[in-house]
Amino acid sequence: MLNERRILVIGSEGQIGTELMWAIGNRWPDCFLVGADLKQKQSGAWVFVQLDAMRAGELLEVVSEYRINTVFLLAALLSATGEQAPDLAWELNMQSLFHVLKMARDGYIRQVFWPSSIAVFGPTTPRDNAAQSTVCEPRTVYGISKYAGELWCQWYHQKFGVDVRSVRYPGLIGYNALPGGGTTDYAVDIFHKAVRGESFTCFLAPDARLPMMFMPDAVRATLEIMDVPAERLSTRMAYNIGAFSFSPQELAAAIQRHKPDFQISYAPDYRQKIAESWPAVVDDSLARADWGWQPEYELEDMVRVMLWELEKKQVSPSEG
Ligand code: VAH
Repeated sequence: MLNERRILVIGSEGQIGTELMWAIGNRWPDCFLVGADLKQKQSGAWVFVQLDAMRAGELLEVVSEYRINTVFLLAALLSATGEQAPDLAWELNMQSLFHVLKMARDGYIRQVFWPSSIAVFGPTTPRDNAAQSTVCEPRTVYGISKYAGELWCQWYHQKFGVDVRSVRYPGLIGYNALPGGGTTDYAVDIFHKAVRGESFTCFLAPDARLPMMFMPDAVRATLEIMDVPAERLSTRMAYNIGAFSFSPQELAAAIQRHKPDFQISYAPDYRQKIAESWPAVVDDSLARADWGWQPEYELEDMVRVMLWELEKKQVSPSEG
């Protein structure tokens, strides 16, 4: 356990970063926290630096200037955007990881969190229960980069003892920040439409069932794994973590239990093929056994809180 955490979150203004910054302050109130993103935006009471995660020199400058010992590397192009810009997706997702792993290898930082995703699985992975170790033949650049990244994390740990930790996020649903470029992002957009009383056209088919998670659970898993004693971690690939799975029609029905007039229609696009390549359920028994992972939110809880929080924002948007 690091006594004084001096933390750099790269991608602090993204869908996960936005929530993670506040959660870090709550979990480690004495830590020193720096947020970094490509886009200039100051959204909290922490040091902010504008940073291109692909530039090793810039990264090392920030790590040295603020004596950072812990890095959360969240910058990435997600599955849908990555298919539109495959070279950039590979460059960003991999170069940023190599820079951070090398800084850890060379002793500049002590601990790294790097997110993976259920996107590492592919159409040959058993759909109804993707095991921790199973066939991974991803069909997206994003998934390829995440699986390759996991293997590099494992290599840097075995070769140099780098303390890098990772989880495979399912689709994440939160109310504080809009997502960007994900195949699962319909599950966030749908709530914004529902609270505005508008109908929603879904870019996936009604039965496209995927593993999903409420953002508070994902953020808690991200922080909890960082405090686990190293000897309890049986892998340095990314851990499967799960909560619940649903299809667009199941999510719409759950929303309609609160908003009976809500209407959904379906217009599957290229993202449907991506969704079909992913499993519907993941087996997270290793994370539960190794470090006590346990989701706290079920589908109904998530729907209720999402609607409540977004309606509150509608009433007083200034609260952010
Ligand atoms: C995406 N939200 O859709 C991401 C996620 C499970 C997929 O990694 O690309």
